[in-house]
Amino acid sequence: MSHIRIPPGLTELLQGYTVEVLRQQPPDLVDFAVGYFTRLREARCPAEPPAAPPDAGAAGLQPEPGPAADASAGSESDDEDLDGRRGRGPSRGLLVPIPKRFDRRVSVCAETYNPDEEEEDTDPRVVHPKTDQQRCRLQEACKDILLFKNLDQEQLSQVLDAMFERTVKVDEHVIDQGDDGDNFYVIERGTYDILVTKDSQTRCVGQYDSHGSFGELALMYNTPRAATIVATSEGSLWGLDRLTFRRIILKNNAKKRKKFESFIESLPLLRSLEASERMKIVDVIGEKIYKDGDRIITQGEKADSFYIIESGEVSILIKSKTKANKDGGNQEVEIARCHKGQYFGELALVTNKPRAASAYAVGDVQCLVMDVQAFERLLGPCMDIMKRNISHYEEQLVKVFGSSLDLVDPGQ
Ligand code: 1OR
Ligand code: 1OR
Repeated sequence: MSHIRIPPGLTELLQGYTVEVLRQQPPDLVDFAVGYFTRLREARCPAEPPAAPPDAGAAGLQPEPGPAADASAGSESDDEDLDGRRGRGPSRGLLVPIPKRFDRRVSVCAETYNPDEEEEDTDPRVVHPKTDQQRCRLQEACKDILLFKNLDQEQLSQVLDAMFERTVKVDEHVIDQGDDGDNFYVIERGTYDILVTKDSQTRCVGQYDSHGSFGELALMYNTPRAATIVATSEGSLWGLDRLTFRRIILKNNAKKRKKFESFIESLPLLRSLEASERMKIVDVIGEKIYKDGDRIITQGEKADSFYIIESGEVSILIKSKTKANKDGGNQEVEIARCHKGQYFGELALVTNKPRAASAYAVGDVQCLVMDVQAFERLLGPCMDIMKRNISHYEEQLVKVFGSSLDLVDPGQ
């Protein structure tokens, strides 16, 4: 029986075509195919011969010069590719040309993007084809990523299309401080140390544990990497290339700045910050929406976010063992209400302890949410105000319960 060999790149080529068909729903598939594949050929690197050699792989479809051509875009594991390229995960995938705009090419080094310009989006899209299973895992990993919260459906789908999987081994450096930024990363699993070297001294300033994201700063501000990120377990990440990140996230950040600027300017907590520092907060916050009765924070849980109320009301409840509460501490008692412009969820981040109370939405609530790393990085100058308020909690508590309080153990 003769053996049928599938030429390298065929699967990715057809998947790329299929994705575009599904996205654009053209009336005539053959006409669309002619246009699609013609554009693909035209978008190819001019130096490349017209017909890719039999073993050229999917890289033959990738017109952009870049740090890492991913010949197996969408494969389950990128281990082999990564071993030789620390901190340089595959970043290109298939560049799918967009109709009417196929004659323009961008370089991965292009840094002229101005998010304020409302120009037509003319850049080729990066698409890393994925299996259904990969797509499910990716969606799960991205569902709480704050930087993605304000994207519209189309932007989010372009981001997810462009993301690629990267597995890492213990001690692998995903990012090295001082390097140029290549990718933004979302954590699917694994633990990672954040190391910062200053005056020849390296300190571990934080960790990521199984969720969150990193690597946005160098891409947002065109700065060298501000920290080193090292895997402390085996792990899996989803990368997003610099160009797609800047094209979509930066554009969206410009909108966020317009939308939240006056609200952020009005917050008493942030008054001690420079205007530019307040805008950096806007760049990394995400907006979350809650319905009446939703639990936003759970007492006793590990903390990873800080909240500012944009609209609505939040009730803070505590389970306590006090003389006034003799049932073993299982009943929740309201201890505070927070309103528009107020913040909550700072206590556990400041004290590095589990959440001291639970927080529930009262009616519809919108919050601006910041992750713990951004909280520590950006809210240092506001720490005095927060600590002063924290010192009032114990006083208030005595008033509320008429005695001092043992917080219920985490998990109880
Ligand atoms: P990046 O592109 O600069 C390193 O690459 C990434 O580490 C950075 O983006 C952030 O996503 C992430 N200071 C700077 N970068 C940090 C920090 C951080 N934490 C995480 N990253 N600080 C630690 C706060 C817990 C401040 C240290 C002084
Ligand atoms: P967190 O990270 O511990 C629960 O998550 C949040 O509720 C907490 O941060 C505060 O932001 C908020 N005591 C403790 N936490 C309070 C209190 C409070 N009020 C609001 N939070 N007390 C109420 C004082 C009016 C004292 C009673 C314990």
